[in-house]
Amino acid sequence: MVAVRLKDLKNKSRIILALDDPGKLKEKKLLTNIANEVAGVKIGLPLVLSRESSDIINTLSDAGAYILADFKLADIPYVMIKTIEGIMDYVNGVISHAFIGREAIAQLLEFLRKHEIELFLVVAMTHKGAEEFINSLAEKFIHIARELGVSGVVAPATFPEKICLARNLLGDAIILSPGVGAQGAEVGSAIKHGADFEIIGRLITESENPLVEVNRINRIHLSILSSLNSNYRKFS
Ligand code: BMP
Repeated sequence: MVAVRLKDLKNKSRIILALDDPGKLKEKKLLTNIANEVAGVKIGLPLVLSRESSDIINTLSDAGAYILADFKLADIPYVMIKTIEGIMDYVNGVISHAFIGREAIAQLLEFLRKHEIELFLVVAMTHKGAEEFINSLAEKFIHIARELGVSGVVAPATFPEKICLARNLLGDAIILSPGVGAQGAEVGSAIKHGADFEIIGRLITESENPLVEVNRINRIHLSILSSLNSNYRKFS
């Protein structure tokens, strides 16, 4: 498989489609059309354990989609690597938790680099309970991400201050941000706070016309990006 980096897909779209329950997107042509309009597709356990999983993954691979495997890995390196070995023929990127610590992440990263697969670390989460434990350690996780030079991090649109923190500490590493749409944050809000991509699931998969919805979101992102660029030019 040719190595693809998510950062090289920023001109295509700023949407990472979360395909937890594909709904209408089980239809091959629709899924192919949508794969052509988003930067990447995130798949996780709900999809991989479903009956349609292999058809959907084949469609995505045939469409040349960037496939991000989100099993939120959080285990000993041996088990994380075994898990990836089962899917590495078709994935371009992998998400793991950061709380497993530097040493385990470094071992996972070494394996992924050999296979030209990108690694993204969860540094904070979107749901309310995230404030109880994980989000209070976000800064430490971001430092680990920077130190190890992973491709990027996952930071929540529902707690945008975590996106700002990650952007300030990470320079130009990629920030992926879930929480837009079904979880309450507005489309484009994460990008305004410094994220590169918005991870969006149900807003698209449960919409009346998912392709129209993807195009609508792409247009919102474009208009935000062009106003951010013109503001930037004003001050530079
Ligand atoms: P939705 O847009 O339907 O809420 O989906 C959000 C997606 O982002 C889900 O696939 C979920 O696993 C992921 N996600 C999240 O919602 N919060 C996080 O903190 C981290 C995630 O990866």
